[in-house]
Formats: sequence, C-alpha cells, structure tokens
Amino acid sequence: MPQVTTPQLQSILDISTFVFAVAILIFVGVEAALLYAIFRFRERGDDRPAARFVSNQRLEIAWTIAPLAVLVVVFALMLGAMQRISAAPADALVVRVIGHQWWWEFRYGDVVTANELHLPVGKPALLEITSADVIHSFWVPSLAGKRDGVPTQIQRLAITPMQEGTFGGACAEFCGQEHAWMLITVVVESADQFQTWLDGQRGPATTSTSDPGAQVFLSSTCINCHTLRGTSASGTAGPDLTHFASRATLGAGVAPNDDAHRAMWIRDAGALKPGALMPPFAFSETQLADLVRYLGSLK
Ligand code: HEC
Ligand SMILES: [Cu+2]
Repeated sequence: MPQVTTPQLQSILDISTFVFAVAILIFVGVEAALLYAIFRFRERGDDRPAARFVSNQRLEIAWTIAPLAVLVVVFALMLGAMQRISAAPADALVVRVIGHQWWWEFRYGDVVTANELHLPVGKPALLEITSADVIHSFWVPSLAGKRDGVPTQIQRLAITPMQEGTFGGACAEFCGQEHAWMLITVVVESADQFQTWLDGQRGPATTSTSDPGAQVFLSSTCINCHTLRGTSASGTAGPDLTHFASRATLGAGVAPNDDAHRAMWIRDAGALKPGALMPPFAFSETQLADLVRYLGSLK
C-alpha cells in the first residue's frame, strides 16, 4: 500500500479505492452474466441471428441507466475530493511556488528561497503554484498529487504534512532539456524548527563587503541574475542566494552543496547540468576559491 502522510493523499486514496471496488463489482457482475448466458442457453445451439439477440427494452434501459448512475456518483465524489486537495483554512501557511527552467522558487511572503521547501508538521499549507516560463508540474508523491504550474495562472494545492521528514519530488511536466533535474526537496519539521528556519531565511545575507569572495560576487555578472538580500545583487533570473548554504543540494538536486561542487558549478554549470541557464566563468584559482568559500558561508 502507498504511504499516506497527509489527509489530502487520504482523500485521493479513498476515491481510488472506491472506484477500484466499483470496477471489481462491475467486472464480476458482467463476467457472471456472461457465464450464466453461455451455460444457461448453450443447448439452443442455434446460429440464426434472431436467436442470438432478442430485443429487450427493459434490459436496454437498465444498462444505459446503470453506468450513468455510477459515473454521476464518481463525479460527485471527485468534486468533493478536488475541493479537499485544493482548499485550506484561512490561517494556512501560504507559499508561492514558481517553476523556472529548471529550478523552483518558493516565496513565504517576502522570504524567497529555492529548491528546498520547508513546512511545519501538522499545519495546513496552501501552495499557490505558477510558472515563470513554460508549464511545469509540482509533484511530491508522498505528500500530495500533481499540480501544474502554468504561466499567468495560479493553481492551488493543499498539503497538511502529518509526519516529520524529508520528502523528494520532481517536476512532472516535460519542460525542456533539464526537466529531469528539476527536483524538489520538502523538509517537514516541528513548528519550532520551522520558525527558526524561516527567521533565518528572512535575514539579510551574512555579507561583509571586505570579504574577498563577496567582492568577486558583487563585481561580476552574478548580480544580474542572483539576489543577495542586503547587497546590490538583485537579479531574479536565477535562485535567490541569500541563504544558499542552508540548502543541501545545488542546481535543483543535481549535486551536493559542497565546496567541490560549488567550484565545478561556477566554472561550468553546463558540465554538471547540461543546458542550465547559467554561463560558465573563467575566474583565477584564488578568485574561485574565495567565491566558493563565500557562497558556503551564506547560511
Ligand atoms: C545569466 C544568468 C546567470 C548568471 C550571470 C549567473 N547565474 Fe548562477 N544561476 C543561474 C540560473 C538560471 C541558475 C539555476 C540553474 C538550474 O538549477 O537549472 C543558477 C544557479 C546558481 C547556483 C545554484 C543555486 C541553487 O540554489 O541551486 C549558484 C550557487 C550560482 N548560480 C552562483 C552564481 C555565481 C557565483 C555567479 C557569478 C559568478 C552566477 N551564478 C552567475 C543564472 C545565472
Ligand atoms: Cu519543469
């Protein structure tokens, strides 16, 4: 059986189980009628067309009404389930989820982060899913169903996580070359841990302009595409890096977030993630080392 960790998944499982049970009943009923007809009438042994089918108005009405009734019931139950998986109480935690080629932006009010979604356990969250470019699809199978991120539209997905832990997900709509490396990490933690995390993300970058790594960053084109809150870097084409080092991976899950991979990423992001929309950089070894260390300090 699938692991069900949210009431929303339970709604989906309930309706699937019901439809499956109805399908089994129909299958058994139809097969039974078939076998009955074969054995009950086998001695007729008669292949005149009229003997094979004699019109029966009552039967015809019945087999028109019965499937219709089944579909109406399933449709009504489904409307209820759709409502339950996309609605949340007014005090729910609202997170704006924006798909980009090929990474995820998460906005908690004015707190902006990427690729790693944090949620407090036991509290309803309402994701408002959209896209900055093409159609993406937010999918974390252990927490909820899929929901497309469509440019200019907002689609809602409710998640009430009931278990702490780290849950993996992915973009589920083919969105270009790096679609397969557009992973999602969801960290479900206690209310206290979540608040600590959120407060940490809210603060400005731990930047001292005298840091040689900060100088490399702020004097390069990095600032056109990345934001470091509290500095002049305010680009939005790439992930907000204000608290980049608090994330476990880089490039939406393509590599662990450590010094070696940060260096590889800056030298040539396309070597780690072919097609990534970040250009390669030819820094000197010292500049690169300073930059990598600095990025690692952005907790
Ligand atoms: C043309 C825009 C552009 C420029 C210039 C640019 N980046 Fe990026 N950067 C991106 C994009 C887009 C991504 C996301 C790529 C992906 O995951 O597919 C990214 C991702 C990153 C990441 C990984 C972030 C994460 O959360 O996974 C780091 C670190 C990074 N860039 C650092 C830099 C540094 C340092 C510079 C300057 C030397 C720089 N970038 C210059 C566009 C840019
Ligand atoms: Cu995508």
